[in-house]
Amino acid sequence: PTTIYLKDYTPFGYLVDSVHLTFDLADHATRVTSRIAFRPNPDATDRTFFLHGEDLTLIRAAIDGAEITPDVTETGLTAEVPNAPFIWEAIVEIDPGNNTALEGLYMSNGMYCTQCEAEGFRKITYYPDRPDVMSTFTVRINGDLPVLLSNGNPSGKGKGWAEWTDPWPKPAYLFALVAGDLIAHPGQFTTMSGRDVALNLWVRPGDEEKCAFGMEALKKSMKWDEDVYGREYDLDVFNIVAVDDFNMGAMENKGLNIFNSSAVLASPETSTDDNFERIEAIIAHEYFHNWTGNRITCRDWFQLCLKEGLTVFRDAEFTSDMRSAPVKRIHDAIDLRARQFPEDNGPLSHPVRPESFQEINNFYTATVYEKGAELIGMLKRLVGDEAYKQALDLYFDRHDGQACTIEDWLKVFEDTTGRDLTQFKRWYSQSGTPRVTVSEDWADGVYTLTLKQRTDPTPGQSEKLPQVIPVAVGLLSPNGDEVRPTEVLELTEAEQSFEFTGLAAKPVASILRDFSAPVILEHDHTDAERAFLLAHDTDPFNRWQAGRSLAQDTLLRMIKHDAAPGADYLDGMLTVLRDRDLDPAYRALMLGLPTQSELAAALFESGETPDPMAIWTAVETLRQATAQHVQDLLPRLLSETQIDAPFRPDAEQAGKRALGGTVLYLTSRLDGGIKAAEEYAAADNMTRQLTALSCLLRAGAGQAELTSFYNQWQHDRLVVDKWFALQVSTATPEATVDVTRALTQHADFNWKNPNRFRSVISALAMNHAGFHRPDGAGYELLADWLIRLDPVNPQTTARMCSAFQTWKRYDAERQGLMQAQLTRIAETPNLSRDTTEMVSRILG
Ligand code: HT7
Ligand code: ZN
Repeated sequence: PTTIYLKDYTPFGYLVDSVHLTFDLADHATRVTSRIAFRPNPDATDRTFFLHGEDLTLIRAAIDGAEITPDVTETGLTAEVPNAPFIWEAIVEIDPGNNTALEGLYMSNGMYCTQCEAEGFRKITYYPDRPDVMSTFTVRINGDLPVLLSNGNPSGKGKGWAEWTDPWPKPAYLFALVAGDLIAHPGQFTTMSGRDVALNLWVRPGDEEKCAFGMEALKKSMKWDEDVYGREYDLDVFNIVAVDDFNMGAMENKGLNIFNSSAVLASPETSTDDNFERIEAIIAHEYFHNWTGNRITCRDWFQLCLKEGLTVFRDAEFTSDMRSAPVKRIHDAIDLRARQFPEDNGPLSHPVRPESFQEINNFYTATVYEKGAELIGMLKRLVGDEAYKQALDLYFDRHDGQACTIEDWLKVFEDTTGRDLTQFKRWYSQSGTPRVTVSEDWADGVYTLTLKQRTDPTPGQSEKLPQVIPVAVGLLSPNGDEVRPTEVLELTEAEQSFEFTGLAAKPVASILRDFSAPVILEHDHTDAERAFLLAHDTDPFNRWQAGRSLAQDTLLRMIKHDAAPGADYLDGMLTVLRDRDLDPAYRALMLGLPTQSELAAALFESGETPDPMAIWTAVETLRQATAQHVQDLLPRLLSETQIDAPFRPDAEQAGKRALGGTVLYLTSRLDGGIKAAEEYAAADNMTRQLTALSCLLRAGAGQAELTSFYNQWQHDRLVVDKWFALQVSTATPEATVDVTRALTQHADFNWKNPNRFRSVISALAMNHAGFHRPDGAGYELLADWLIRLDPVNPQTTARMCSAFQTWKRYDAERQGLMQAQLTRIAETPNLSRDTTEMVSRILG
């Protein structure tokens, strides 16, 4: 496979002035006729006329009306072209009905649909399929289907055809087409300058009742982007389409967003509170791309974080504004630690702006997205809110309509603030998670905080340089009062000391408040100090963090030394649960534990070999001890978390339900599921129903409810996904593999559908102790399914290989078993480029 390097970037030899496409739709023989106006690019030196193209049957090609015979290969074509403006015309035939990879033009339940990011447009027609080639598009669709959609504004319509014109130049990855028997849920938005925009959420018949929430989320997003970033929508229509077969969450095609139905369809009966929050965030994310991604796009795919990091950051700000800012920040830290830290500290480690790739689809990662967003957050913290706003205004003014780089992005901050961001730029090029170690000194009324940073070597990067780390710090007096409000220390050296004077007594430091940088903080606190911060920290993030660290230390002691659950943790949780002044959502988060995979990482980092079964046992034991310790409170909390009002998927009700769910779980550990069965019977929304069922299954009960749940919801594919996933995620370590295997035999296990495949197979990989069963049966089962899926859907297969990325953490036996499965995958004949790259990187 070819490796592409950032350093080799050169512009394309031609500019595209306009693209006209005609689609004659047919399931197995769609004809795509293109008419493209090219002219030589004055900024380019290489004039090779190469157009990407894959899986296309070329019927005809012509330049300025004269038929030609280009040189066609498996990846594209080359042709002799004039050294002057010219018109390229081609007719190709494609087979959407057999496109199971879900990239290019494909079919889902009889509906035509596209996915072009990153390099899918080349499966539709011959084109310079790279993000720095931008053009206006006019698209005519001929097809005997009621709804025919493409990007931009409608510009013509008749029986069996429709034409769309997108006036905004765009790269081909933002092209989209949808055709099918769809129903619109309409809406309307008036922009800040008074323009009316027609909104539509298009769904399959039967899904009409699940559109209202998504439509409201879209309107809120449009308003928020105007209010907070001054960004107005720029077309007459905005269409969203829900599709059942989709590799990722959603796609921001200009004016025609396409969504995985799981990321847009919602109703109280079928969606959990987590689903509602995720849907609101994804709708916002895709909408925000209209400016950060579409109006200003990426020069090349190495700059992916330019649009993704910024857009994730913007959607996080939106969620914080719509819901609870501390809860959102805690969720984001949990997510970063669970998904990005293992990536950053394992064989798949890569910089936020990678320097090479074989298959770009493999770089839509937590590092590019979530760590990329953290970099924006740090930049904002370092320059301040006002300068951030000015820099963003300058970014939009200066770069509208362009394909940009990280250098362009950082330059607007340098020009706005006068600050030199050379060192900050290391965050984009250096992979690995920095570790910040804290030591303290108290002498003569001066408190000295010494911070040291180090980043371990990562693949291809043995030497690491110090980074700019904003460390938000506050100081508490021994009686719990805040004696120094939050201040951002800038750690730029490998080791740096910061002095605080004028203090009456040695303070307790609250460090890395609000999770001010994506680093691992190593601060040796005693349980008592953590309990103190848990009780007194004024920073909600660090207050939660104190509880989380206390839980982690407790669990590690239980695992390593067979210790009993510590009183500091148990009493701390009792206090938290009792505290009615604390937001219920926050109380529920406080009771959460580190994941078993995180505990394995912590053990590995402290030089121990993690034993998944010992980790599972410790977690179970601590849960049981917590339930017993707080048992007197549980009945009252159960009744306090009941909601009498009609269902609302907002933060307030969701928080109450989250706390209620935690309390029900603890209760069911003590009563064997009696309360959970009552709750299941009374459930009037999916959050309650699924939580109750989960509690029952975890308590070893609930088989009748499991069956009745299926019977109730078997017609609803998104709920059936939950039914599959729940069984695997609640299975005991011994049963996980058998439960998974049995579910793959179920008539509804349509493994070619990515949502269904993930609901079972990803759930297996995420059940830590079950997946890591000592005989390797979990590894073998996962590998079997990856090998089976690869020829059908390489993208989804490759993403799921990351389940093996932590293989070197475990004992020699397990390492050998995982290595054997990785090798088996690698040696599979005709393995896709996607999976080949992932497996070889993981094997190292
Ligand atoms: N920008 C979108 C990425 C995406 C994607 C990438 C590769 C293959 C399939 C895909 N579907 C969507 C989604 C986003 O970040 O908004
Ligand atoms: Zn995105």
